[in-house]
Amino acid sequence: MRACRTCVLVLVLAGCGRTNLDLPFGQPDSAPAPALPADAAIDKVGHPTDVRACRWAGFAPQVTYEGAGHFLAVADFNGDGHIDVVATAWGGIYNGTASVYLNQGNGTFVPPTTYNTDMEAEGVAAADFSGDGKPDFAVGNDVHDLDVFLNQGDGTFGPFVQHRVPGYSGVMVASDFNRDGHPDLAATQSSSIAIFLGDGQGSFSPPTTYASGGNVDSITVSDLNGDGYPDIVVSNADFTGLCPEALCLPTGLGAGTANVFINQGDGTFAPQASYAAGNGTGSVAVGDFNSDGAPDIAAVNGVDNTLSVFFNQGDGTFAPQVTYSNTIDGFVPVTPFLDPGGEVVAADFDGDGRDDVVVVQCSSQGRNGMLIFRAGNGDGTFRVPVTYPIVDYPGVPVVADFNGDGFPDVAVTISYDKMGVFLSDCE
Ligand SMILES: [Ca+2]
Ligand SMILES: [Ca+2]
Ligand SMILES: [Ca+2]
Ligand SMILES: [Ca+2]
Repeated sequence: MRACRTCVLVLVLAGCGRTNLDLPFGQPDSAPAPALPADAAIDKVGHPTDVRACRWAGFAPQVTYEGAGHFLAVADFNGDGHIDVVATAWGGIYNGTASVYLNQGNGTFVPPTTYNTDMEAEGVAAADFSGDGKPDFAVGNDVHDLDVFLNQGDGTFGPFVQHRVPGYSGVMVASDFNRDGHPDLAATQSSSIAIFLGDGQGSFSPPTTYASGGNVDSITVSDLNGDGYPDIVVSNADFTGLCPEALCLPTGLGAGTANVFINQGDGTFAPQASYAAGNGTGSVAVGDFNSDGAPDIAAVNGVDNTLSVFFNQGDGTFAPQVTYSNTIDGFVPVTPFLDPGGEVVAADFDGDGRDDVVVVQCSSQGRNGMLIFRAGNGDGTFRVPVTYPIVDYPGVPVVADFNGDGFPDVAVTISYDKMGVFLSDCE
């Protein structure tokens, strides 16, 4: 069985640089897509869709850059109008560092400048924490530190300022949860989330924690109930697997959930609402998949190899999951040690005004993974997957328009020591 699967995988990966297993892009696999939403002239990244110079033609093959690569965040660090990346490394030769990859303006990056943190670096989030108009970044780790790197004004950073905090910071995101004008931080801990309120001068309050149970593995922010205050979604899966060197045993991941924390209007959060997903839920993302104006949740389940979609009932509560298979012929996913359960991000990648998803999965054969694009039909359904090979173990993806063509691109960390960039391709 293993040999056979390996052969099939090699054929798929070696057959072409871009593996479209189903239909030419833009063709739905069943019924025609519904009419464009009324606001389709402006896409999810704020670009007018009718002035783009080209038509989306998928993602270009991976371009790889060496540097720290486990968790990552984006911001325009040097103020040139192009989105840059900061990535941390928790293992490998870049262990305990953060690399800043500056965008050359066309979505290619110069070799990164790498900064030492105080220990294995885990979560990272970027925002203007000091209030000088220049984005900074904060790095968490598992030895109770929060390292804040302040921008020196040109996209370079001095030594970090260390804050002692209880618990560790697995994955982090920045948002102004209490709407005081100062960006705050949310971090996953093993079975809770922690909120650090920013003071606008580069420092943070002691954290307030909220129980989430199990093993929290990803975090995202969106105003789910429309009250103007950012809410939080995390993925959670029982995780008892072993991680011998390379790959976690998929059987180590159990029943998963998407957990929602609603902001109470002051930067504090109500106890979580938990929604059952599949097995081995590794990541959550938010997008309006049924075009009703209310953000919905997508979750990727690494053991089931499925995508769970939860539709917002308009008030920040969600209907039970609708499940889509992510099965790709010839590709056997497994939960990589970098990212148990896989990863999902959402955006209107193809610029048709409807939110889509990208799932990143690791293969059990060889040091490769798969980027799985699923175009949204705008009615809560998705078209058949279109896949792109990822060279080496994929970690965590992030979405930004790196090449400035109006179409969101994807950067994904690779094997702790690289970043792979998949730029939108136009024709
Ligand atoms: Ca704040
Ligand atoms: Ca919706
Ligand atoms: Ca779309
Ligand atoms: Ca782009």
